[in-house]
Amino acid sequence: MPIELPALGYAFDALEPHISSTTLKTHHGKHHKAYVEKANKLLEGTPLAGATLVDIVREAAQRKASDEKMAKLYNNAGQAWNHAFYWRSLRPPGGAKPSGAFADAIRSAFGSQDKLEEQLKTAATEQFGSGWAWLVLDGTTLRVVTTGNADSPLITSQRPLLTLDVWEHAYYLDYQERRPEHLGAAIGNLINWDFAAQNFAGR
Ligand code: MN3
Repeated sequence: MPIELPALGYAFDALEPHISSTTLKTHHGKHHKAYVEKANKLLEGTPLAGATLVDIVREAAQRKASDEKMAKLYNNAGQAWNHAFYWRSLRPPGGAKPSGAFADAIRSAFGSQDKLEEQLKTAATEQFGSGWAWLVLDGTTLRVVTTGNADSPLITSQRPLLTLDVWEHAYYLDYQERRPEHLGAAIGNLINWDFAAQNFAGR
């Protein structure tokens, strides 16, 4: 089965005023769609066609150093997975912050929810060039990490809980070069902490 472009779980204008519907339509309908289409094209006629997206990313990661087509597949399949995960990491403003065991783990790793949000913002702001900022479960500890370009924790032993896209296309239409302003708005208002908590619990 080819890789699919998943529908957003909310309306294109649901993240306003923090992320505009123009940005979401372009980001989902053009950027994410293009990664999905290119990955499917590269998969045609290969033994990986029909594998799950996660397996495609992991397999291509192992073969990309010696195979140019696998390098292209890795980048496009990686971006297809990263974006699907990113849409689920966001939700309309007004949702709940973490509670229960997840909130306890956050306090134990970062000191407080505010400190986690600060650390996410700093890491995402300081990621040089295009990439992603992640909250991951590393063994039994929560950690904030960043990756460049199409990379993700999928190729590590860390379990991704949520991600933020820091490619310019994620914010340039709304904030131009002001990445920290975009991140402050997104982290403060749009993170789907329920999704992160489900991932934390391994569900
Ligand atoms: Mn993007």
